[in-house]
Amino acid sequence: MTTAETTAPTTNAKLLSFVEESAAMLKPDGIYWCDGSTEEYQVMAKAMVDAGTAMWLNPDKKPNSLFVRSDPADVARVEDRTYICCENEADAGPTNNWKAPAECKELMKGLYDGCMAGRTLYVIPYSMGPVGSPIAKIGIILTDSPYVVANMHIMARVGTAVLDVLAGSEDFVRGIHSVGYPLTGPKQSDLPWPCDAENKYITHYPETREIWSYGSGYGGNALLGKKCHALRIASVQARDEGWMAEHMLILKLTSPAGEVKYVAAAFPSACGKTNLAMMNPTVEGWKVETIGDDIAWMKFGDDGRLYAINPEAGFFGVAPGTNYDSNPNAMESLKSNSVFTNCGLTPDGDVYWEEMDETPESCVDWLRRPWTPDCDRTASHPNARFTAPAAQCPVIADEWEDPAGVPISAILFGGRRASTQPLVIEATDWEHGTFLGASMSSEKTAAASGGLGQLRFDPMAMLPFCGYHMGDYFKHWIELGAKGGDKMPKIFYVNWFRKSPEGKWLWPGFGENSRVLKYVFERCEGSADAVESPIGLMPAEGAIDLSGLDVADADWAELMKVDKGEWLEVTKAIEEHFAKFGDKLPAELSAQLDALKGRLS
Ligand code: GTP
Ligand code: SPV
Ligand code: MN
Repeated sequence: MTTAETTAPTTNAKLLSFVEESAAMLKPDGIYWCDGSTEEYQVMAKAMVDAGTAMWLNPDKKPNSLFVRSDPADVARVEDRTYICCENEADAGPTNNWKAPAECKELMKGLYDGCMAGRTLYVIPYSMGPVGSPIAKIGIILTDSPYVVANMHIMARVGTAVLDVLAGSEDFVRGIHSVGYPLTGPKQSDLPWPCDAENKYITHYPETREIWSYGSGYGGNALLGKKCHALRIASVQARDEGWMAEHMLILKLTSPAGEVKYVAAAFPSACGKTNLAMMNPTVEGWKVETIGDDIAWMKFGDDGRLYAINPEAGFFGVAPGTNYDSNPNAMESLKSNSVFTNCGLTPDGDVYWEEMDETPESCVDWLRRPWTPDCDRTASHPNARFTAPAAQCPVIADEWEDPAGVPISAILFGGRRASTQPLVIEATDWEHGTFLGASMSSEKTAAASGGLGQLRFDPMAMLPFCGYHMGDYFKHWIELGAKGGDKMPKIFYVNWFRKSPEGKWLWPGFGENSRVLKYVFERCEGSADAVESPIGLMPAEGAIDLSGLDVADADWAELMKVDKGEWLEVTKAIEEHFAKFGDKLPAELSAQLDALKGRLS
């Protein structure tokens, strides 16, 4: 199938030559310029249904919603195939894969040559941030995947309105994406999920604001507006221009007295951002509303405070574990107009995933095999995802699209740590907070392929997403702190995932995390007490509201325990981690490490 060719709805010279030159290399059957309309969404859906990529779910269960299963070899981000291609290798730093831009482009051109044969090239103009707002950034994705077009419709603002704002400007990110499965030669007929699993490349050229992706159709590998643009490219722009592009949720917290504070939180992939961003607090009278669930762009306002916007328009959320108990607002958000990828399919044409409210007697699993609750495997892939419009979230904040952003009072860091890390600690100041973020570690999740459960350092949850040298990124944090002074947000470090020696969760998490949010709010306001510990400020006895919560005293003690011996081991690991950054490690951070060692001995 090819979608009817359309003529370019723009006279932008840079854009026209980008499309022309790329098409000469990609050799599609036709070029289609996306207008962003609902009719267009239906055309993409039909293309996917006709190709066997997708099917419509039962409209009585999930109206206007698509069910998609990927190739089993294309189910998550591929960090080992992700490259930052800046001119100097040193600028990519020790945490990124690097290739020289010219050399990498040669390699990519070899793969791209004729790779869209038999397919349509879709041109997607998109805006990260509300169209026309001064903080928004425009990008153009060229893709051969109707799945990418449909998902981009939900995740970003897409179409002709973006071209109107772009007009003749040269300021846009140029993205190319191909699934890498030309319909020529031996591959004459299409597959339900075409990809080139053995040859995936997700490559970034921060200096020329380009993204070239090949071989994968899944998530952050393919929806280039998200991680590739809004984090890897934007983090470089942010460094150059004095702002921050971060892997953070943004939430609005309202106290029973009606006072509002905004909190941002950086947790690694599949570590609880979506859940925290839209939780229903269990603490009486407190309210949480959502601004964003994955990415925050933060800039100084005229008043010297940091203001955050959510550049996205949808949620690309982890499906397994999502239910009316853990995250009712996500369940409400995905009731219609959504895309479900790698979930189970129930006999009545609805989706199923692990820990959903009701378990069906049978279903078809994400690998198209019959599944029953007693069979020894999961119905959904652990990184199965829903794509849902943010506007459908019942607790989306009124100001979620405010171009001015929202002033951030607190930043939370946190990861998945079965041991060592207490429920919550607080930094004594911005530099200490930067140290907490820089030395953050977490057990690997299914959001990226490989190494599940492995503990690794993931500074500020940006390890896979920082588009330049991580040492320079730390320096950027330190410099912004010096600029913002006492107007900078307070910094906390949380851990919802601590376990008992027997392996049971010590903290109920989800809505109960509101108890920690309340404490954070009260610390910002100055009405809750904290006490010093070697690793940071800890809540004073009674400062966290545990009323009505069934946590045994022994479990609470374990949850808050700071074991000096364990922490001395941690300092050795941090020392090794910091050593990777060589002379790019800001002196402030080595001083923080020395001070921590001093407090522990
Ligand atoms: P990305 O979209 O990959 O960036 O992930 P995320 O940070 O938004 O993670 P998400 O909120 O989707 O949570 C991922 C997994 O962690 C889900 O399976 C959740 O059920 C689980 N989870 C989230 N919050 C909690 C919590 O407070 N406690 C526990 N035990 N699990 C949680
Ligand atoms: C993540 O892995 O942090 C995600 C999912 O949010 S993806 O868009 O695939 O990167
Ligand atoms: Mn994420």
